[in-house]
Amino acid sequence: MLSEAKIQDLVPEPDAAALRRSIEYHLKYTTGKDPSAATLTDWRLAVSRAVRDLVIAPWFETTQRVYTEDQKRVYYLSMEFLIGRLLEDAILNLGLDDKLRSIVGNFDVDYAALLTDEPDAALGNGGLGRLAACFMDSMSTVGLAAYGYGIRYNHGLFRQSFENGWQAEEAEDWLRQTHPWEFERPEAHYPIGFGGAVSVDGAKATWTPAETVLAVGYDTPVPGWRGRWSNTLRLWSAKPEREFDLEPFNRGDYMAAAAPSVLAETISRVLYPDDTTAQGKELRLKQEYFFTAASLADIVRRFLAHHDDVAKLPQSIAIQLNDTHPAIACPELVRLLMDHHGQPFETAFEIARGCLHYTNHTLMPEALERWPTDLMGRVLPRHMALIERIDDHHAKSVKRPESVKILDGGEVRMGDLAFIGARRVNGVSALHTELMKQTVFKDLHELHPERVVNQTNGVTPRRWLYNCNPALRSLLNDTIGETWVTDLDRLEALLPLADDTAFRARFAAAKDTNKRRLADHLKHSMGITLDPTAMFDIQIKRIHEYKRQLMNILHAAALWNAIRQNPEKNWAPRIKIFGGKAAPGYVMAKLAIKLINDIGATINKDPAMAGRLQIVYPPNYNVSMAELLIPAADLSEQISTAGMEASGTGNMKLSVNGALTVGTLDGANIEIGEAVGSDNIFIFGLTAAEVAATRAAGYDPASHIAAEPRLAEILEQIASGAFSPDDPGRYTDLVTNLREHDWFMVAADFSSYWDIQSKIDEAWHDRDGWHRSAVLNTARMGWFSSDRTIRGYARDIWNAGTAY
Ligand code: TH1
Repeated sequence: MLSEAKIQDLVPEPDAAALRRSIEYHLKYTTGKDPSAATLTDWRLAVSRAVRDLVIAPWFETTQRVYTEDQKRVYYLSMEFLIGRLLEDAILNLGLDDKLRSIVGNFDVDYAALLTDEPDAALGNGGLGRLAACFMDSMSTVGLAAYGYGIRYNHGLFRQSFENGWQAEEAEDWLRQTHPWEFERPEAHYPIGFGGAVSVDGAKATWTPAETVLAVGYDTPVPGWRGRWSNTLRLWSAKPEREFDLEPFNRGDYMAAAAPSVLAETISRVLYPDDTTAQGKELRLKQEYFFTAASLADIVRRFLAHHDDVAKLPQSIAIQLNDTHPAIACPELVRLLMDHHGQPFETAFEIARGCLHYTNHTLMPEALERWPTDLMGRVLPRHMALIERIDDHHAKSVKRPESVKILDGGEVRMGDLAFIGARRVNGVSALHTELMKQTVFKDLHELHPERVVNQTNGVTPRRWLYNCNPALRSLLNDTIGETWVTDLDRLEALLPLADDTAFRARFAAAKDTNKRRLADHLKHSMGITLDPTAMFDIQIKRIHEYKRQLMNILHAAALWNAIRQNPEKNWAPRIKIFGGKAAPGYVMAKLAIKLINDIGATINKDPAMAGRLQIVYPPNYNVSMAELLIPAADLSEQISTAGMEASGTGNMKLSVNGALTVGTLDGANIEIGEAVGSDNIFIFGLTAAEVAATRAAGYDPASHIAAEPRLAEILEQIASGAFSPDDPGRYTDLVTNLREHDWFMVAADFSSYWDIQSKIDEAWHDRDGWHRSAVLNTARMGWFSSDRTIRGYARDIWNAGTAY
């Protein structure tokens, strides 16, 4: 076993001269540029290469160590990895910030500009994809032998702009430039089949696919803190088996000649931009099977390279399915074990189930994947037959076979398949896991009571505190040392300092620095002016009805009315900042964006609002923008309809950076409230149980609106076109829907939201008390580190060890 000391030796601590030479070398020999001709991007690529070189030794060392010790390997399968920029993250992990700042400066290159020149790798939609990225960081930092597997999309999440206040989408193009972090692995390629037919000869089935594409792996090393351990993120790209058909080319039919390549490459071309809604599109199913099959082939190959008995797979590996997107893993692994390794069905199924674990991230019916059996049968005929067999086998083995069925009404229910094929199933917050047991998986949970466990989400403190908040980072390091970076519970050492006036002032100064940094950025990017002494009230997340950005903007409109009626009142100056994208096909969400921009424009041009209320909605919210917004927030809006946000992770990032939360008792907000204490969080609204009971009793939004004149007034204004004089009828349907249906219970929660916002205004006037609460938020949020989450998975689900 490699000793700790030896691993540490491998973490290179290059002197500045060597680092400088390495950058010069890469500029010249990798990028092919002379310093006098180099662009900012050339310099960035050279610096990235020089930094990447430094993680190679620990990467090899980790791989070697895992191999020689035959450590259990964890495989995290996810359709999405929302990793964002990598250069600054790597620099800070390796502790090279000061050195590089000065070296790059000496080349007469702007260091900050060089870092932000990197495009965001936006290979995910929102929380689910970002969670996968945080987990990769934590698995390396705690020293767990892990691989992430996903898709190397050519186009990540679309770029958002506003045209006249409406969302417009444009293709994202992160691979137009060289991606300097990855290594192509042409030797790690697997043929992936689709369609065709299955022939059965006795017990033996043979699947002959109609089309085949190649999955080619691209590896990115993922260094943990101080580079002491480094895992691999392997993303699959689809390539044709043959690039090109010579016969049509010779005939002069150039389009037909290139056809195989076009067809294959479609599979990894673009990320589906739908967060928490299942589309049921054939290409999506192909994407899911493509990356799952390639990953399993790779996993089994690696296992067989030094084991010979597939029955021992569950001792050596653990596979985590990030939602149902890779749920085809169960029949695929059964297929490999039966058709390629000669195992009988029951054995194959038990081996597969011993390896597989499934995380559920949402209970919303529109998010639960179901595939029509005819589509599944056409695209994956062998799998369709195996799914039927798994369903049958499960039904026979349980007491109430009629109550649970993977196949239902001509559809394959992927949640049930994932549950039945998994050794453990987990929810992502305490409430969500309880609701899982009571609702979608009620029957299955009763049949398999040991299967469901909870692992509340977490966020990596490296990116989401240390890296994004240099002002608070230095205050923390000065005050309590640096151990919190890998042991976030150490933040508790701040507790006594919440009552220390001098410390509170320094904490407030750090917040002020971050607010000014954001204000500067928005000045440059949008040409708007923000008063950094106002309250920064921030809601950043995907635009979705259940997240209720609508309630937030209705509150803004109600405030506008109230301030105009009573301008002399001591209003807390507020800047409401929104950030987020709507799925391109989600009409209501896109209308909400337009409404935010319409109401925002009205408020922002009213001179009576100057210094009192402002609405800001910067376009194209992404990971990099989150890194600017989160440290600058005073107030964090977490206002989903209770029972609908499975966990939330932005809520954790904002609170640990010292924002106070206004939130419902939903998802992880509940656990955040327990951690920070009820005096340091603003909770309002119906509980999940009350929402369910209200719906069951027949909810009537009209009575709530009648009882709340503020809400009635703004709904009338919106309906009459006060915010849309160019098109007075624009919001007729939206308002009718709120008055008559209001599935997300905006009307039911509005009064309680208004009241808590008034309390927040009061709390803001006692600025010292506010900062005390902010310090207590940071001090008590240590539990929400994804290091804690990963240790929980390793202990309760994977049965795998960690080196640190
Ligand atoms: C999100 C959940 O909405 C959020 O509450 C949670 O914090 C996060 O996952 C991480 O656990 C989800 N994102 C998606 C995306 C798709 C499908 C389902 C979900 S649930 C595409």
